[in-house]
Amino acid sequence: MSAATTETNQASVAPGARRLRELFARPGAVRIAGAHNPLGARLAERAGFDGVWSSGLEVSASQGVPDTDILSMSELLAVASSLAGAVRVPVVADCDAGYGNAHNVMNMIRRYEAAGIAAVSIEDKRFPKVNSFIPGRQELAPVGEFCGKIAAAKAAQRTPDLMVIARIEALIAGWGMDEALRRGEAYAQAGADAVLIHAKGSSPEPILQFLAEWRLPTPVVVVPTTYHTITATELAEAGAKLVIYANHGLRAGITAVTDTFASILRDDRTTGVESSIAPLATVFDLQGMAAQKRHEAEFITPFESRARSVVVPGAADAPVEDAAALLDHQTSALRRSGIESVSLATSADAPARLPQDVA
Ligand code: SPV
Ligand code: MG
Repeated sequence: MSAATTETNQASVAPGARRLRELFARPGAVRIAGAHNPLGARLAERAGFDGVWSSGLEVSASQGVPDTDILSMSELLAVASSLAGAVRVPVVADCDAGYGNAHNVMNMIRRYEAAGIAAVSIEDKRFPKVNSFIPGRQELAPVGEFCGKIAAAKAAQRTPDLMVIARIEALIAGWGMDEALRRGEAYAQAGADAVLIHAKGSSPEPILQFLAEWRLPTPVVVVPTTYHTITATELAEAGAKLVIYANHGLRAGITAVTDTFASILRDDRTTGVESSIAPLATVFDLQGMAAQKRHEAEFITPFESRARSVVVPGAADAPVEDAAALLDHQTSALRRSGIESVSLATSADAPARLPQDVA
């Protein structure tokens, strides 16, 4: 999508679905940003991110509920699908723990694939999961059970495009590096297209250690939310392929809206915030208003004016310039002849007929 134009048309299969594998094949980090609605997805795309992360945390927060498997698969799918329809870059969907067992995962895969999602991520937590940064209960699923979900996901997909990311929560749950590596290898062998190693410390060290010890060709995904000082370039040099900035749009929005609302109430007017909030023109642009104007000129105005410029048989002989007067003249003549209803032909060659009651 060009930066200047936002199309309103939504493709039935999102164009980004095929792009993710191409991006993975290139050198360097693939960087994607979290979103919870099409507007956020477009902001990520316009900023230059390679793709969009349909974040469970963002979506649940935007609905005012905790990120603990409260929302259903259908609710999260509806959002992921709306993101995929709004951008050309790939959408990677956070699918929590897969919404149940391997049966649920297979159904999930077919639905997300049909929605044009490029990749799904499922994590090796027990249902219901708890967001990885919430202290307390972080229960892991048995390795075998989760491998079954990965194998089921790969068996269920109908196109070669969809990627299945297996997310390892061993470091989050405090099970240690050996367990994280053991799980990652098992998931890769079960067919995962990539593994996501998640961590919640402020140091990137555990992630760098995982990357150093990762021996398989399966690409590794990272989420540098808490260990944010490391750059994506450094992560890529250490062996990571996909870097997810999972929730920064949501958090930026919360701060900006909170400050703006406080300022308006404090000043009793909006003057103080006008220079720091987006102008309405930007809102219209992000909505796709430019495309709608083009479509209006192409599909609405010409057809409406064609319908208005009616041709009444005999009009060419009448020395009347005003179409309304001509119509009046003709219909009066028809009425005098006892005809109460007349069909007006369009000026187009195609003989569209517009029935019009002149009685
Ligand atoms: C999400 O964005 O919902 C994630 C990433 O799963 S995190 O919140 O970092 O666990
Ligand atoms: Mg999540």
